[in-house]
This record gives sequence, C-alpha cells and structure tokens, in this order.
Amino acid sequence: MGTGCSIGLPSTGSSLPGTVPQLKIALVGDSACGKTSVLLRYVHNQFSPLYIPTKKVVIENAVRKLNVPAGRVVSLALWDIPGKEDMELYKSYFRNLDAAIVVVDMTDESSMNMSPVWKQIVLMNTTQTQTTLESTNSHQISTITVEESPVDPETFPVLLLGTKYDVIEQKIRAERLKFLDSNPNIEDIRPWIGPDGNEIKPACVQKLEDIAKEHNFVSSVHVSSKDADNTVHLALQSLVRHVLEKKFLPRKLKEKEQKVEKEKTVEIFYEKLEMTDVESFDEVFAQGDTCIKKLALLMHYHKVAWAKFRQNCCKAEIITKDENSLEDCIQGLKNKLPEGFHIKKVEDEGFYKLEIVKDNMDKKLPKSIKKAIKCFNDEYVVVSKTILTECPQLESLLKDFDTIIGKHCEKPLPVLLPLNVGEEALEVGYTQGKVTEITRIVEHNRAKICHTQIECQDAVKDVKTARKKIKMAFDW
Ligand SMILES: Nc1nc2c(ncn2[C@@H]2O[C@H](COP(=O)(O)OP(=O)(O)OP(=O)(O)O)[C@@H](O)[C@H]2O)c(=O)[nH]1
Ligand SMILES: [Mg+2]
Repeated sequence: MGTGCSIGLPSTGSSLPGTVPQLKIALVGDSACGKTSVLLRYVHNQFSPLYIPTKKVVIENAVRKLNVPAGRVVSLALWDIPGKEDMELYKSYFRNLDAAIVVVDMTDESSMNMSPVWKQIVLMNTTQTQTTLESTNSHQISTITVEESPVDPETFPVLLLGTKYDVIEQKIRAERLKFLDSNPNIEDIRPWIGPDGNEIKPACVQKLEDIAKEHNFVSSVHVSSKDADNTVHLALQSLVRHVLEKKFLPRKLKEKEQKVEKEKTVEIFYEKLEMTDVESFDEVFAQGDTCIKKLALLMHYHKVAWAKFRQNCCKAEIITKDENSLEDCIQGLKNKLPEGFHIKKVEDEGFYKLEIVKDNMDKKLPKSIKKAIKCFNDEYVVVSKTILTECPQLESLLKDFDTIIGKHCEKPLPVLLPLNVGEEALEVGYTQGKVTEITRIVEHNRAKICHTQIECQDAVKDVKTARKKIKMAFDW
C-alpha cells in the first residue's frame, strides 16, 4: 500500500472558480401529496390535474440562473421519489444528496403529520462519498478508496414545502363570503383579522411553520403548483441559494462541521401485498400496501430512534452497556445531571418530552447529556407522537379496505370454460388455475391486512407503555 500523496475528491458538485455548480435535490413525501406537480411547475411551468402515480424515480435536470448572487448559474438534478417506493432503494437514491424537500399536502393533515418522519428517512439514508486516490509516487495510483459517511442531521438542509395552497385559499374565500352573506350588518367585525389589524394565519400555515421550527427544517413555504403564481419557483430558488452558500463555504470550516462516522446499515422488514391482475382487487391492495408501508416505516424509525437515544445515553455514561430499559435511561439521566440542574417531563401531544431546568444561568450542561436529551426530544418523541396520531387512522383505513375486499369476494370471478371446436368465447374470464391463484393471493393479502391492524394497535400500546415508564421513572 502506498504512502505517497492522497487526494480527497468530493464526488458531486464543483467549487472550482468558473465552473457551474451541480446540486442534487430529492423530493419526498406521501403518495399523491404533489411532488411530481412541483417539478412539473418548476421545470416546465405546467400543471396537470390528472393524478398518475410515479412508478419509478424520475430525474429532472434543470439549469437555472439565480438573482442572488446575481446571475449565478446552477445545474440541478431534481429527483422525484415515488411515494410508494421500496424503502431499500432510498440509500442508493440519497447518495451525495445536497438537499431534500419534504412535500406535504396542505389539505391533508395526515400528510403534514408525516413530515418529521420523512425528514428522518432522508437523514438516515443520505450519505456523502469521498473518493481518495493513493499513490506510491506522483504517477501511479495504487488504491482508490470510496468512503461513505452520513450527513450531519443538524445542518443538512431539508425544506418543508406545503403544496395545494390554492385549495386552501379557495376554501377561505368561500368561508369569508358565507360569513359576509350571513352577517350583512356587521361592518367592522372580520373574524379573520387579528387584534393587531393583520390577517390571522390560516391554521394549516401556522401548523406548517410550527413543524418546521420544532423539527429544524431549513424553512417552510406554502405553494400552489396549480396556479402559475411563481410560489414554487421562489421556494426552490431560495433553497438552491441556501445550499450554494453552505456548500461553498471555505472547505476547512466545512470539514470541521462534518463529523465522519462510519455508515450503519439498518434492516427494514416490509412484505408487500401481492397483486392479482384483477383491477377491482388491486386498486384496494395498492392503497392497503401504502398503509402497511407507512406502518413499517414508523416502526422502523421508532426502533432506530430508540437505539440512537440508548447509544447516546451510553456515550454520556448515563447508563452502562448492560442497561437497556427506558426507565434506566431516564433514571440515569436524573442521577447524572450536575448540581444546579433538574430535569422535568413536559406533556407533548400525548407523549412526554424532556426539559432541563437550570438553577444558575452561568452553569453549562455537558455536551454529551445535551445531545442525549436532544436526540430523545427530536427523534424518539417525534416518532412516538406520530405513531399515536397515525396508527389509529391506518388501522381504520385497513379495516375499511378489508370490508371492501370482502364485498368484492362475494361476486364470483368469471371462469373461462373450455370451448368446443368452432365455438367463440362469449365472455371474458379467467382460467380455473388463475382463479385459484387469485383466491390464494386475496386470502393471503387479507390475512396481512388483518395482521397489520393488530400491529397498529400494538404500536400504539407500546408507545403508551413507554409513556407510563417515563412517568414512573419520574415518580420514583
Ligand atoms: N389543486 C391542486 N392540486 C394539486 C396541486 N399539486 C398537485 N395536485 C394534484 O394532486 C394529485 C397528485 O399530484 P402528484 O404531483 O402526482 O403527486 P405525487 O406526490 O407525485 O404522487 P406519487 O407519484 O404517487 O408519489 C394530482 O391530481 C395533482 O393534479 C396543487 O398545488 N393544487
Ligand atoms: Mg409523482
């Protein structure tokens, strides 16, 4: 192995003077939330009201000029990740990503609730590769090492983009007209004007801003891909500008910012529903599959968040390597706090987050303890709360799907009978073998759908038990 020169090469982008910077940005979010429409508006300035689910990842390339810094040209590779994509593929899609956009449907609360989970998915799967060439002398390369490192979750730019705002605006307009119609004599009272004389923000905009703040998104914006009102364009241009500023900071500073930890691979188990080729069944199975995938994602990130919190507790010597329980962590945290610090649990949408109280403002909490608490609040609490809100909805959707499938099963499938010579087939149908195969798939999928309903209940139960454990650890 050579010990001569070694050259670190970043694998994406270019910071050389005079070259066009290249950025890779991915759009993620639930199915039908509006990712493809955002790209269609940004790249082609078009909109289609038709919903055609994206089946495979689509890469749109665009070269854009920025106003600030004036006239700077940037080449963008925008990755449209299908909402129904296989989770195993995320790692390969997110390699050398410069930024991500979590797209949410502003008319769908569940889509907004999932945004912190999508952010976690991006952070957990994004890696940067660094290629190092080693040579024995200046002419011969002896080894090429490609090192993959995770991105810093604190600084990696993820934008929260709420779309379909035109629908919200339309609804607001209708509500206001209705109010004015039914209150013709009230001239000065407008419930949508606050005491300061300004318009009160619609609840969904406030929610979007709150999520962005709480979960450290780089920013939040609401746009409409339907209206050609420039909102999509402005949102993406601002993100690009932010990324450029960050990416081309002096290299030394960047290196200091980025902690290189070895990539850890995590296995996700998710058994897809099989399709039957019978449209009426497959439509329902596709929707059921989305629910099953959502639950698998939530369970996976719940597990990862717990493992990460436990690891941080070990690093901060809050627990020993043999201690495994949530109570151990909370108890350990209480005992480990230096004098003058107290910890309290604060009710947070059905779960508890942890808050540190200081007696003396001059005192500082050790970094490792701070990190463990931050990890608990930003990851474990977030995914636990999402489970509490999302799982009952998933369970009820799956129950409805099972009822619909049950109804379809009541209608027997048309069977193709063997024809006599010279006879023409009168009816389109399935061979007996195919009917048996469809029946098997339907039964298997129904069992999986029922099982997932129980898993949804279990997930909620586990989170509630964790909540009790936290309470107990504080009561002791
Ligand atoms: N009114 C309105 N409808 C929108 C907007 N954006 C998207 N839609 C509609 O929402 C539906 C879904 O949009 P897509 O962009 O295909 O959703 P997607 O996130 O790419 O979905 P997948 O590819 O399945 O992951 C389509 O019918 C769009 O026309 C918007 O800003 N306003
Ligand atoms: Mg799409």
